[in-house]
Amino acid sequence: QKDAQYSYEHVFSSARDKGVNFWDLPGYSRSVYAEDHALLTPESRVWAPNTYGWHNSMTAHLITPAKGPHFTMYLVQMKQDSKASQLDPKVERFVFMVEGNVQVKHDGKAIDLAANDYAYFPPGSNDTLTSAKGAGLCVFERVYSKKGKPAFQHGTTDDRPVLPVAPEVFVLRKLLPASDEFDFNIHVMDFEPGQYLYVKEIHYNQHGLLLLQGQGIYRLGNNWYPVQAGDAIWMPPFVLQWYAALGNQSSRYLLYKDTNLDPL
Ligand code: UGY
Ligand code: MN
Repeated sequence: QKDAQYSYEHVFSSARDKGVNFWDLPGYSRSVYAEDHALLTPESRVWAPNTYGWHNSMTAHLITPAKGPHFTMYLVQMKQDSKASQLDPKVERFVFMVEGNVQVKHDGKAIDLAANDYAYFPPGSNDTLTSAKGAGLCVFERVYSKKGKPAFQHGTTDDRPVLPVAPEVFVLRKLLPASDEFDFNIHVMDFEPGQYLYVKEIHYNQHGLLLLQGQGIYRLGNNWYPVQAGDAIWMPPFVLQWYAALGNQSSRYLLYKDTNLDPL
């Protein structure tokens, strides 16, 4: 599958313009924040200006340690001439490009990122991230929990190898190396309409998910949620999770998963 097949137009500008949701109905939201999972839909996002670490940008935090997770997941709308500030030296940051353009300066080298590209900044990174014309990003951060020295990474989703998943049928790419110094990975998972997870998963790992394209049903515990592009999900350890892709477009989601850690 090629990235060109995917368009993420519903992530930041919702389906509102197409008249296919209940966005404007007073008091109505599909969002749910339960003890053991959350569904976060676009009408519940609260945008804050210039939050910690971002200049001339708006951020909407979807998942933070306030509810138990060990990571943050948030959306950033970078405006013209915006930038990310220096990372706390204990924190690692992963940036996935949903739309627009940014420039990363790594070791004096300029790297341009556009939709489907990503960058990983290890703890202690001095690299900069700026946007001249604006961009929409999905960001994951956590306090680095290992003793290793993970290196800066960047690339484009489509260039990552497709990994074996049988008996599953989705297309899986991992955006970070599977090596031991990384304490999380970001998976990109593609499903054709009608495809679904074979394993009704229960595991110790934590997830933050952003549905980039498509529609389907997400099962979380004993709840079955209709979901569409732009929706985000928090899955803490051991919540039962299952997805079926529906509709007439393939589904693609971005998934944070902690990895390479002794669960004990
Ligand atoms: O790798 C995973 O845990 C992934 N298959 N989970 C998910 O899609 N909810
Ligand atoms: Mn899982």
